[in-house]
Parts: sequence; structure tokens; C-alpha cells
Amino acid sequence: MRLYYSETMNPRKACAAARYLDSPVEFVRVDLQAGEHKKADFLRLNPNGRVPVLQVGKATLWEANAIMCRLSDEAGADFWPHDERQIDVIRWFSWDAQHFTRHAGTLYFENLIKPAIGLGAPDAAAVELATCHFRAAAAVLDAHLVQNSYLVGAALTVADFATAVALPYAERIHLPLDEFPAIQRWRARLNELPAWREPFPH
Ligand SMILES: N[C@@H](CCC(=O)N[C@@H](CS)C(=O)NCC(=O)O)C(=O)O
Repeated sequence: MRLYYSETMNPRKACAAARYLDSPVEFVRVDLQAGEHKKADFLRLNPNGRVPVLQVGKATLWEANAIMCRLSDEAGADFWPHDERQIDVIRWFSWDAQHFTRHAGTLYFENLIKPAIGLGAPDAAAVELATCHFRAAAAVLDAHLVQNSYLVGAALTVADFATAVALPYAERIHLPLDEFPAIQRWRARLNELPAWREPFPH
């Protein structure tokens, strides 16, 4: 299996999952700055021109959450559970994409990516709106984490890696995490995992 990645937010989930599961993947770095992801060879792997992509034989799979699930199945692991917890995982995937990481993602783009690739200063109105929506979503997550150590059941699942993906960048992208102590404790719990702390190949 080959895992195409860059050292950015979405591939972080797939790389962390591969490391956590000790998956036998060959990591293939895609240079986004050089535009490798928009070249014909790469677009044949993922017509969206985005990373991550998992290649298994002739088949390719894009979307980081799906890749984490596939890697879990390949490993015969319970990281992507197949019992009644699965519906809950899908709930968190969906909620995260529409609410929590949707707005954290805007802050990631405005505060970190834009300046890094020379697109100028963050758009103040976009930052203010995203921060407001982020706070509302974070309050829901924090309340859940007051009662639970992980998002689904009593153990780590793909839902945690999916939903936590912006947290490693929290300071740089100005996520107001100091208002959400249970999220901070969950973040610290995830950071105990070497695969989460250092997901990318060196
Ligand atoms: N929904 C996709 C998002 C993938 C994505 O947007 N990846 C970014 C890196 S974090 C990318 O490839 N950006 C390149 C571009 O948009 O040109 C997933 O979760 O895999």
C-alpha cells in the first residue's frame, strides 16, 4: 500500500492512523508547493487534486476519514469499529465536517496557510465568524468530553483522530481552547500517543 501525503492537516489523520496501526504503507510525499498534486499523474489517483490518497494495488482511496477506516480494516483492528459504535463514529465524522473542523479549518487556512503561501493577511471577518462558530461547536464537544474520555465508547477510535485534527495547530491558528478544559484534557490524552504526536515520516 502507498500513502500519498503532505505535512498538512488532512493527511495528518491518515499518517497518524498508519503509524498507530503500524500499517505496512510506503509513505509518498507530495510537494504541494511545487504543485505535484495538480499534475496528470496525481490527478489519476485523486481527481480532486488533494492529499491524502491511499493506493492499494490498482485501487485508490481518497478522503482521510475513509483511509483511516480502510487502514483499520486492513490491520484487523477495532479502531474503526464494526458493531453498534459504528453509527456513532459516522455521527461524529459528519458533525466534525459540518461544524467543528469546518470552522477550525477556516482558522487553519486564514491564520496559517494563507500567510505561509503568500496569500496575504488573514481575512478578519472570516476569522471572527469562524471563531464564533467554532466556540459553539467546541461547547458541544467539551460537554461530551466532560463525561467521556473518548468520542465513542471507552476507547480510541477513528472518530477521535478525525475530530482532533486541528488541535495540534491550536496555538498557531488561534483556537480558543483555554475556554474548553475537557477538550484540552482530550488533546493531552491524544498527545500521549507517539503516532499522534509525530505522524509524519522523517
Ligand atoms: N476532504 C479531504 C480534504 C483533503 C485536502 O483538502 N487536502 C489538502 C491538504 S490538507 C490539499 O491537498 N490541498 C491542496 C489543494 O487544495 O490544492 C480529506 O479529508 O482528505
